Amino acid sequence: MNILKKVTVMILSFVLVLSFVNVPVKKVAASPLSANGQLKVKGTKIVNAKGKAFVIKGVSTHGLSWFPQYVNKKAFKTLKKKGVNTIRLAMYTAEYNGYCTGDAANKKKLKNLIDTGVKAASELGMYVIIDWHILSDGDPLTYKNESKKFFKEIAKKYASKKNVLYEICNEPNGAGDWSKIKKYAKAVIKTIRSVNKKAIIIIGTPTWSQDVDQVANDPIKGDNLIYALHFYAATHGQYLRDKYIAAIKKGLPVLVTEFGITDANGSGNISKTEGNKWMKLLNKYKTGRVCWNLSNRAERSALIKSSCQKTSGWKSSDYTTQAKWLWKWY
Ligand code: IDC
Repeated sequence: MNILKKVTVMILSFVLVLSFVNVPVKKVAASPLSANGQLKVKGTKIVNAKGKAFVIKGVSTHGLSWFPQYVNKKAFKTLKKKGVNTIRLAMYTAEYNGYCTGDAANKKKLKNLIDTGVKAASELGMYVIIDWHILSDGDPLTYKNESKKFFKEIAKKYASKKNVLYEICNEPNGAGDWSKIKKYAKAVIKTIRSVNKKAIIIIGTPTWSQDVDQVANDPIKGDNLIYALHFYAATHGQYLRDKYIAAIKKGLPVLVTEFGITDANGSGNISKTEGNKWMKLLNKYKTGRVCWNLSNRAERSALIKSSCQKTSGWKSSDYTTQAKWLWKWY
């Protein structure tokens, strides 16, 4: 090697060493979103951008009109520290200043709350589910046109976001049998897909989102569609787990967008034993789950004690029995 080459190599090595020394090592902790990116549906479960199973560990708000104060970044951050990676924004359509029963000002208020929630979740790198919370309006077709209008606007607004999922009918019941739900779902899916090609769409199932086994015989064609299963462990035991297993065995993608360890009415008894059985089973199939509900309502499914007025930064003594059980699993 001639001298010129030697000197060049030395200088280059020196520069290389310097650049390593000088690069400030910034430690940015990975968020659920930065680590997983755009979620997809593959087989019976949700996977991340690299195709690896991603298990949603979520918390659902109570109705946005009932408890708007919990839709704030500090609250979501407090939950994130507990292992929560997803927030579900439950927007009732009929009950209590529902989106379809309230006036135009109420609609605006609810959409602003959704925006606050989506922004907060995005800044924290969390996923967020926008839930069209039908309940007393058992048949999703009741407000089909309002739903299409809402989702067209919302799915377009958030089309560039990788962390937003759309749940198009919380719990069909009464007249909401699968043929009607399917008709509704196809129409709303088409609307969402006209403005948003990738986002995961969650579809409610008959009998308060329990009959996933029935749906498994006749699912809707299309990508990134997943079906809701809801359980309240003190009421729904092995018979519902059997329906879930049957659906999974038939290849249906399932996501638990609502659950609790209380009775189905959201209060009454608590069953940790049944809750534990459910969690073990969901883990086996890598099925995501979202717990009901983020509020301090005097009911046992609330995660915050009714005596606690804080809307974020909760301490262990601020949490209810269900919440304390939940954090162990998350
Ligand atoms: C319950 C709330 C309760 C409220 C009621 C309104 O916990 O405070 O008064 O709704 O009807 C569901 C529903 C969810 C219910 C929950 C508990 O999706 O809206 O919330 N539940 O009853 N399905 C099964 C249970």
